[in-house]
Amino acid sequence: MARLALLSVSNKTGLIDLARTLVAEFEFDIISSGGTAAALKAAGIPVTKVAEYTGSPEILGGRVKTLHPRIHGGILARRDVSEDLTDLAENQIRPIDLVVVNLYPFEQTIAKDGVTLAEAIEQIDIGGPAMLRASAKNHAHLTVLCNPDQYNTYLEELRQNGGAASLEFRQKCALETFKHTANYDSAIAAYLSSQSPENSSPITEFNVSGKELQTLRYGENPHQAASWYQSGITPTGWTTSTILQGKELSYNNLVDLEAARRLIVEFPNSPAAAILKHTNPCGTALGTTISEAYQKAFDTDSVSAFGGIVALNRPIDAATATALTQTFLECIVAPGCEPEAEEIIKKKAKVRVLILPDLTQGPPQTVKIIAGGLLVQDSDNVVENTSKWRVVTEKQPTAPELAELLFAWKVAKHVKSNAIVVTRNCTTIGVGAGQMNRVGSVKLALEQAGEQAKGAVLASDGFFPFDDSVKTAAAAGISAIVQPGGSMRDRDSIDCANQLGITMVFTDVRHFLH
Ligand code: 93A
Repeated sequence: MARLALLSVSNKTGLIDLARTLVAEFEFDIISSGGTAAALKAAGIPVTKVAEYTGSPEILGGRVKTLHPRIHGGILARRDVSEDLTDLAENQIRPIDLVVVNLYPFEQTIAKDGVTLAEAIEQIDIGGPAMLRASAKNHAHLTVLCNPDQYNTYLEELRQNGGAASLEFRQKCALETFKHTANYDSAIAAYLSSQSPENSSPITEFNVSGKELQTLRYGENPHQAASWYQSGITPTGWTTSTILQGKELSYNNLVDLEAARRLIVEFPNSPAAAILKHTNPCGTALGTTISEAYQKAFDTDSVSAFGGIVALNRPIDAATATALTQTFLECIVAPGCEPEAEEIIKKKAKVRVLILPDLTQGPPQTVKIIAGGLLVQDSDNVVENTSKWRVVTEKQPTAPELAELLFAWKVAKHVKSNAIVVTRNCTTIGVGAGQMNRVGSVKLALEQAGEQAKGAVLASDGFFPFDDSVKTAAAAGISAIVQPGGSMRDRDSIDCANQLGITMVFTDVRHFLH
């Protein structure tokens, strides 16, 4: 007897060609649910409706179409267990050799504007996943396809193997299927959770929809395997970026790009550029134009900028493009790129250029994984507000000094702790990052700033436990300091600043970044 294929697909792409080949080349009989059967009939392909085969009509407006023992018995029967075969015979059930299902488009439905909960719920496929899971479970005896992309590979497999799919092929399809149904259910869970705020835990955002966007060449190091997954149901953030050119993105590129994005969005009101290395900014600057901002950010530490990641908060213009091509860079991200600039950057074909129109779209939470657990916290999204700062010294900051302090403070927020940032003219001139003692970071930043430290300002992401940092800063000529305050020895630092004629401001907010 001919083999039996069950076709029940929402997305009818490739259906007709598949069915025609199954019938003409491999002599399958086909059974199908209502819509699929209608499409096949219209194309002149012989098909029996599931309802005719089972003797049970589709009911409840299609909610029950294929949920029937003649279907699930035909899928789940073990062809090497005699009791199973007896059951099939006694119930006039034909074993099914191929199941092709693709599910109701739940994700596409909820992505539409104004979709109601009732509409979304109606798009939760029940019969489809039941058939897929049953077929995948019984892959020792049949093949399951859940995606039109698999149709041609399947037909090729039959051709290569004398008309039957190999066990290896069926195993692969089963794995694909379980991944697919798992993603489908996690999208439903995430959506329902997003509908009732009181139920939603912070982890919701990280219900990785499981969609692998890209297998990365490797992770932080070549011996670490890595992948890029989409978080949440709908594509947001980097998933929506356009890659204009360049080599394949690496794990480290993406980590640095995200750090650069977070930093650059601190400055919505003026053109800003940041150059990062290993998630720390080696140059950040504001300018009247984006090319001026980039040049300032580059010039402040052109040595470290080599191989850097550049983020710009304005579209790349020709002047900036020309400057960008003067050095070796790993990646550039900007909200746009003018056509002329695109032509200029093309000359550096390897540099990765990403266009992210909305740089501000960041995750509400961050996650770290530890043995046996996940640590989830809100992102550090504090909007800096100088009106809440407290001047703790006799000397008051001037208006330009306050603006400079705010710039330094915003950069410090994005430098690994212990973070010290020295700036002048809204340009970083010294950055001390990731040191185990704060005064160590102060020394590094000031050494880098050199003579320029005279009259510059200094920001610290955490409080000063002793007055040594203030002394060191004053000795280098720093005029004003911004820091959170809150140390038991704040008084020592304040007294020291007063003695040495430095202005000091407390933010009462700290910005550790580990
Ligand atoms: O509403 S359902 O969950 N109930 C079912 O019994 C059922 N069987 C198949 N949805 C069901 N399906 C789905 O219908 C399939 O997963 C596929 O997405 C779609 C195909 O329907 P039609 O052939 O009528 O276009």
